[in-house]
This record gives sequence, C-alpha cells and structure tokens, in this order.
Amino acid sequence: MGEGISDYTKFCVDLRRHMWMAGVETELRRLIWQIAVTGKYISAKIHESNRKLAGFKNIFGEEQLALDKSSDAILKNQLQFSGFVREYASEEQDQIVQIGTGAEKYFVTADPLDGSSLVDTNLAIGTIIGIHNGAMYGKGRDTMVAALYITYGPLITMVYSAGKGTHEFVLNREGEYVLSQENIRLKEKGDIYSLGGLRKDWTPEHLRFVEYLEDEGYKLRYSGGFVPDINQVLIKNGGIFTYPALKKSPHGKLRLLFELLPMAFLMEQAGGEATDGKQAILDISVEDIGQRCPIYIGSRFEVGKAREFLEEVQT
Ligand code: AFP
Repeated sequence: MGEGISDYTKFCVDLRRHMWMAGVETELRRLIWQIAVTGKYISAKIHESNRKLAGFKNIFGEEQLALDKSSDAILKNQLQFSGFVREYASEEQDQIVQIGTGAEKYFVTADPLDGSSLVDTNLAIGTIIGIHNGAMYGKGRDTMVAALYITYGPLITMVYSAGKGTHEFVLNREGEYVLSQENIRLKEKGDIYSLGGLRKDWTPEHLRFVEYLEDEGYKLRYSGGFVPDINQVLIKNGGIFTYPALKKSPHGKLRLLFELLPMAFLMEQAGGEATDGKQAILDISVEDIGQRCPIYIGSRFEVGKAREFLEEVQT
C-alpha cells in the first residue's frame, strides 16, 4: 500500500484516509478514529492534571491517580455512544461493562493511562487499546481485529494495526493524525533491551539471558512506562522488552488482556514476536480479566534467544 503514497503527499495522509486506503472495514475504521480522537481529550486532561490521588484503588489494589479515573471515564463515555462497542473492559474498572445494546460487533479493552505514576516526572505515558470481534475470553489470535496505542510525549503519536501492517501517526498542530511511518518492520536483530523487575528478583535463567545481552553490548533503554518502552523497540526497528516471571511473582507484573495482547498484535504485524517464554502471547487463552503473564517482545532473534535460555531450566 505504501507505493500508492508518493513522498510529497505522504505528510497529508491522515488516519482516516490511511485506513480507507488500507481497506479497513467501515465500522472498524470509525471506531479506531473515535478512539484516536479520544486520545486528544486524554492529552488535554494530562496537561491540566492536578496529579492528586483519587483516593481509589483499582482491582489490582493500586492507588488510582485522578488521571487514571478521568481518562477511563473519557474513553468509556466516548465508546458508549460510538454505536460499535458492545462491551468495555478497562484496567480501571472492576469488571466488564456492557456499554452498547448488546448487538454491537466489538469488545474494547483499555489501559486508559499506562504509566500514570510517571506523570509527576514528565516522562512519556500512554493509552493502550485492544479491539476484539466478539467475545473477549479465548485466544487473542482468534478474537483480536485491531490494536493501538497513543504515546503522550514531546509529540502525541498513535500506532495502530488492523491486521494490515503497523503504522505510526503524529498529531499535528491542526489536530490531525498524519502518517509518519507506514508498515513499520522490525529487523531480525536489534541492539537495545528494556528490562522490568528488580535484578534480585529475577530467576537464574532470566539473569543468564540478560547477562548474554550485556555481553553482546546491547544498550539499556528503560523508562518504567510500558508504552514508550515498547514504542522505542518498534520505532528503532528492533531489540527486546521484557518484564519477566519473578521469584515471588511467577506471572510477572503486566496484564495479558489490557497491556500484552495489544502490543503483541502490533509487534507481530511489524514482523516481531511476543512470548511468555513458552508460547506466543496471542496464543494464550484469556481466562480472567486480571490475568498477568511474563513478556518477552521484540525482534525475532532476541525473543528466540530468550526462549533458549528459559528452556534450559525447563528441560
Ligand atoms: P503504572 O501504571 O503504575 O505507572 O505502572 C506502569 C507499568 O504497569 C508499565 O507501564 C511498566 O512497564 C511497569 O509498570 C513498570 O514496572 P516497574 O515499576 O516494576 O519497573
């Protein structure tokens, strides 16, 4: 599809036109556009944020910043009237919420504001969205039809895939998302690594994998924000992000439904891989909205290497 957009017109391909040219079906195009527009409202909220704790705890027992709650409310209200969304599940909601009549096609998952604990440091944070056709329970590979994330950093960027490649857009001064990178492709092997969890809590096999990367001269890039950390691997076209199983938390920290499935969908569409160490993230059955699992995601070489080191203990 990229050959259809000559360089001098590429800067004016906005999100709607791109999805139309890519053949994304109408309702899905409108839903993705609706969510992208909501990112502008969330960004406005971040810029007026009062950074006070909302005094609430989400189902994971984490303090919720006012921003988490308000970002979730903005998203839910926007989707409620989209006409395409039957159910909404969010990291900030205790359970799945029916927000349509029940006849709508899509089920949307959201981490409305991932990395909110970084707001006071002015580091980049993000919104992560998964769009499923039909039921949410099951394997992502069978249910997911699209995924996107919005990064609130020096620029507001949006990366989406509807199953026809992974593409990046930048929000310009006119408030339009314009194409910046089409069909992002990861190299077989990268040179950056992003490591979650504390070294003292890593398993011996994970530590051996990290030591391998260090010996190979990989550069450490870790902000503590899943969205910018993943975005760095994608936009630098290679490398690996991992938040592993820890000695006391064998399932790691990150949530399968809200964080890992959307990123795995985007990364696979860009020629990368995402695994929990044993199986592809998109092949893991979702049994509970709070399900967590370890993640190794990025270039095929590094993800394959991680599996090798982790299998050593499994044999
Ligand atoms: P917050 O949303 O509480 O800031 O957590 C962010 C996050 O879920 C994810 O964005 C990061 O990859 C991960 O936590 C960082 O975890 P550590 O603080 O343990 O490194």
